[in-house]
Amino acid sequence: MKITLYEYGPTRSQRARWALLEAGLEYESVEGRALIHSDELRKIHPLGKVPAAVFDGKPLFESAAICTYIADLVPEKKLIAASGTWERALHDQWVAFALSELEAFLWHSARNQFVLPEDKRLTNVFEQNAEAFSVAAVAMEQALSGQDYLVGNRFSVTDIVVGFTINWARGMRLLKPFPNLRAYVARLFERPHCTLTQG
Ligand SMILES: N[C@@H](CCC(=O)N[C@@H](CS)C(=O)NCC(=O)O)C(=O)O
Repeated sequence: MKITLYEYGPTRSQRARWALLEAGLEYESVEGRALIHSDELRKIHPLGKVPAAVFDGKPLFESAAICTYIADLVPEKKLIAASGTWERALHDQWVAFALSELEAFLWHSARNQFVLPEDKRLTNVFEQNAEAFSVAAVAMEQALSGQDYLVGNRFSVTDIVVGFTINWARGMRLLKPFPNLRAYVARLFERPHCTLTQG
């Protein structure tokens, strides 16, 4: 299969790159900041965002969808449970939870810190976003009590998607009350293919 990944450094692209490395799949990389909102990228992602990927000529966007598809391409690597199994349901649960209950608040803060033009930024959202993140992070902290990984207590693509979110929160200094989440990210950094960035 011919795979092209449209990516840019320290963004959610890290998820797709990591999934491809774990899967051992070869891919062509189109990389750079200038890609974002470009006409070239808008042909693959309607909003011109990264990551986006093309699989044998078929475009796919949303990092979680890209990662899940990559994991499904290599069942022998056991990066994801089969569709219809309970473990697959747990993958869907934690991915949806991370993106909607955790990452949405990190992203909203980032938009108002450096993504939006200065005249469009709100200044009073940070505390509320940090609080909303923390409320949901309690659930993930509990889920990681007594287990190293989120699904079946073994590394899977779920940890690639969710780990990016938790590492983002670590960078925003939001993990102080969450020792299990801190240990989880540290564990993910130990994986040879990990693409997450320190800082
Ligand atoms: N939900 C999307 C988010 C994609 C996204 O917002 N990517 C950022 C980089 S991390 C981007 O391209 N931002 C440009 C913009 O917001 O216009 C995903 O997970 O793929």
